[in-house]
Amino acid sequence: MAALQFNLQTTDTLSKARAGVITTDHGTIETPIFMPVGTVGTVKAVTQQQLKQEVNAQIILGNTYHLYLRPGLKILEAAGGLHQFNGWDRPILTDSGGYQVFSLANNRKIKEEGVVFQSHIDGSKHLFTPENVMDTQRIIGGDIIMAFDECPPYPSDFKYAKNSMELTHRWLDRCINHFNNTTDKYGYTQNLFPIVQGSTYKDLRTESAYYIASKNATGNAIGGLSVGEPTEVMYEYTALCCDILPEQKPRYLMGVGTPWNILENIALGVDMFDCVMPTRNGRNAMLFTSKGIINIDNKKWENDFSVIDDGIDCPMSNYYSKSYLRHLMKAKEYLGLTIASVHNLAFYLWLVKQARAQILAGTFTSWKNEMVVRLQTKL
Ligand code: PRF
Repeated sequence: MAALQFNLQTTDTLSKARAGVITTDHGTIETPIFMPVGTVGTVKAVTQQQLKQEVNAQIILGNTYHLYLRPGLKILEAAGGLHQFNGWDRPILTDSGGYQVFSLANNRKIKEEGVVFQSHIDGSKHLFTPENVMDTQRIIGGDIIMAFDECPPYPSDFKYAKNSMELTHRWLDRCINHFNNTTDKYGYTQNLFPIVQGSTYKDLRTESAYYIASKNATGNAIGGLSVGEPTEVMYEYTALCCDILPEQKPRYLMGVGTPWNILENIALGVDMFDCVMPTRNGRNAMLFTSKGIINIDNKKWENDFSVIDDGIDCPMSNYYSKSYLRHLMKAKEYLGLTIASVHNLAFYLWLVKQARAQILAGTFTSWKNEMVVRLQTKL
């Protein structure tokens, strides 16, 4: 089986947007792409069949932190990895736990060796190191696995950000070493993506991006953004990183974002995105549509029997009415969570597919500028 490949098809002339194809042993991914988040091995409220037939998902995410705690490595290994366990036969990317340990665990303590933390489930104590996080991701079985990093909070002072970045770089070297000394667990090739850090300091980000680029990985990620900084600052640092990271490798911006954030970051040269927003906001009655934003709890939808969104290519969004979905959400019916999540994910996948078509057609920038305004309209 073969390492991940990236075939860069087109770069836009008016922006840095790119269209490409990623090839993995579990199939191809057309970029730019959005990856639904399946934290514990499920994209919340959505079946794998719906992910294929309604959403058109090409790759989904899993989280090392959650899967390691539950169901745990014994079960995942006995199942033959996450693909076998959850029945998703397309590519999977796992995040390393670096970020989740900082945002979820109790009493975490960062040391040179790694991070000691207490489980948010039962308070039990654990240690994540760059080495055991590589082993854990080998066992989970992601096609793409992420380096173990520290994502510093925003804002961080320069000294903290510099020490943190240097620790992330030392951890990266340990990750790469251990990754290279271990083998693919299930026959297909697993790929390690390193992560740029450096907070919101130009010299640190620059240094980190060059360091990450020098590792010659099959793809590269940008971390530490969308953590509370102003949007313009996020764009500034995404642009800085994209201009340094190799052109011929996919670039993954971690944990971003709103539909308009995604379009602006595509324009800066990002190829891959993930975010809990479509599913989490969907469960909270917020719908992203091709015409703008809907709060489906709002009384104005009570007698609106038009379909949720006729502007996208999702059977579920073209079938159920706004009035019906509002009723389900008001009544706290499970089906409401499913329809809202499927719709929002299908919208995100539709959006990146349109972006790709516009890049290939040479019309991306004017389309993007129009969409960024339209998609933020409150309906
Ligand atoms: N590092 C890792 N995962 C992440 C992030 C990061 O910095 C972010 C930041 N937006 C989201 N997910 N490992």
